[in-house]
Amino acid sequence: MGNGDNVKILALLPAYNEEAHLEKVLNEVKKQITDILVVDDGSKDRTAQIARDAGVNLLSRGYNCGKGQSLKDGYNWALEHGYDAVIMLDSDGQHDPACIKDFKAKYLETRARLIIGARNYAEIPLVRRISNNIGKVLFSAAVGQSIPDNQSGYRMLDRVLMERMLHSEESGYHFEVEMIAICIAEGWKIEWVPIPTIYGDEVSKQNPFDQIFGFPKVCLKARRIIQDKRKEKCSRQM
Ligand SMILES: Nc1nc2c(ncn2[C@@H]2O[C@H](COP(=O)(O)OP(=O)(O)OP(=O)(O)O)[C@@H](O)[C@H]2O)c(=O)[nH]1
Ligand SMILES: [Mg+2]
Repeated sequence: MGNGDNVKILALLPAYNEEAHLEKVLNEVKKQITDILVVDDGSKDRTAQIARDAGVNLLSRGYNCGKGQSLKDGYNWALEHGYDAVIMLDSDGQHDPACIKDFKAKYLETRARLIIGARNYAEIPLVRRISNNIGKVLFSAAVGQSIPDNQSGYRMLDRVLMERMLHSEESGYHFEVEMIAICIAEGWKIEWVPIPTIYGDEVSKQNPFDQIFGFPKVCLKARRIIQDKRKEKCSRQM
């Protein structure tokens, strides 16, 4: 991977029923980066058509498999097409494409396997802030270190982490939480860049029931991933 200019980076946008925001988001992303892939996942609206009209790369299937599965499909595509890294961002307008340059700069400086965009939780609307703060405390306790934003989908991953994440069995939102645990288990340092907190007219696709009751399960799984890896390393040293 030579110097910074030779690094091949793909912008990866999972999209599910995002006709209201996708065109504007893609116009902004295009100002930052030339290589773009949208993964449409059985959207019932014009999402796929908007991506096609924008002239970006598109993976599209007729049924919904979840955000995590779409990200894996995107990593597969990126690996096959020889990208060194992907920057993944949401297509609902909550991630300002202008931050892409901050991810690139952080990557060139640190070569971190995982860089996460961290929001300032104080700026998140009250109801969400409460649940996100509880999640932050639970998850940080589970993985044994402070993780400022485990929910952020604005991230940059290198090839090694993309390959590793293809083995994840998570196909929904928990995929991104598990990614953090995997990096900690592998001893890969996570880097952070500050990103603005944006809430507009977008409609969340997350299932609130799954968010509340599924999260403790994800935390336990994260803890297990880290402990299992530790045991494996110890037994190798015997
Ligand atoms: N491909 C694909 N994308 C999805 C799916 N569910 C959500 N997304 C996309 O993933 C991004 C984040 O989804 P949101 O529902 O906004 O989740 P969030 O931003 O974490 O949650 P909020 O803060 O409530 O908006 C958006 O770009 C969605 O279009 C899915 O099943 N498949
Ligand atoms: Mg959103």
